[in-house]
Amino acid sequence: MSDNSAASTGFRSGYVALLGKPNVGKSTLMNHIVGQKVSIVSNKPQTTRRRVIGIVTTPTYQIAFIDTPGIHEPHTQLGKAMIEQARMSLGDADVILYVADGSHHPGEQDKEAAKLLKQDIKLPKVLCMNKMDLLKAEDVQRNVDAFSTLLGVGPDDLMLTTAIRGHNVDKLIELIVAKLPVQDPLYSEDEFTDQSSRFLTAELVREKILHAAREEVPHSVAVLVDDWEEDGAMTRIGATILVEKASQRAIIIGKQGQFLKKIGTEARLEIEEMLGHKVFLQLHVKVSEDWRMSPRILHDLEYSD
Ligand SMILES: Nc1nc2c(ncn2[C@@H]2O[C@H](COP(=O)(O)OP(=O)(O)O)[C@@H](O)[C@H]2O)c(=O)[nH]1
Ligand SMILES: [Mg+2]
Repeated sequence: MSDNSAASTGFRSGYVALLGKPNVGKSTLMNHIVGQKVSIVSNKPQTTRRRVIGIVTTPTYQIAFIDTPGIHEPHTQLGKAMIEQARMSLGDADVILYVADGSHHPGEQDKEAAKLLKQDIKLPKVLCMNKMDLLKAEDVQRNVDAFSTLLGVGPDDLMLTTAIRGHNVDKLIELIVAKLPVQDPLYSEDEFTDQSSRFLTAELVREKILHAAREEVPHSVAVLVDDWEEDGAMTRIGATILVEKASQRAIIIGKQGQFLKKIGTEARLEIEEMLGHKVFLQLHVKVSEDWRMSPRILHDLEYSD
């Protein structure tokens, strides 16, 4: 009789918490490894608002990444919920993957995050110094030294990567897998996320807004899917885009509805790809002055429990 248990095959699996300040490439890295867009990406702050699990399974290992909102000062109820999500992910993790913008010297936020990590020093840590494509050759040693000292990570536990191109990501995975416990997989092999299609749909709409909108809009936007109907070979989806001011509503709708139309088309194409069939997407824009302060709306948006 053959024994397929992890104990005999050496199969490794576990949770890896992605930590680091916003905008360093945590979600980009996870999507690349998982091979699906489970977490949206943009250069705007607060792109990732709640924890998202992204799972990759191979014949020898399974990694369940816990992508977190970056660690930052909370100013709103939403901000508080975001920090809470990052902290909670530490409790579940087997390994911490700290992602830094390796092209810069550590900043204040990296120092704060390092303090947080020192409290959880028992977990094995891997340091990913991302955005290597922007790193000048003469800064490599200086930045590597600064981050490894700050986080207490030795030279064998760090990797320089370019997540947007997948450079060195395979080597990074090797470092991570070596630190995972030998145990059976936690998820079935066809699972790649814990997020519902509804939530991923809302997120894809929000991503298109983040990409297209000017700086003053992103923090103020949330997307709520309020209608979802399977209709033969197509899904009819209705979603509401919440903004905080009438002026933002005007921006999102655009001249003769052109902006909203563009967002709708871009999002629909990706939602169709995700669901594997045709989608009819209807978007509405609504002003809700302080949705970021409202526990009820945050709950409806699935940003908090
Ligand atoms: N130049 C460069 N940009 C990157 C790299 N990885 C991610 N980015 C960009 O950095 C921005 C933030 O990425 P994101 O994954 O949302 O960061 P997160 O906030 O840490 O999750 C996006 O515009 C990405 O395209 C990289 O390796 N090099
Ligand atoms: Mg992110």
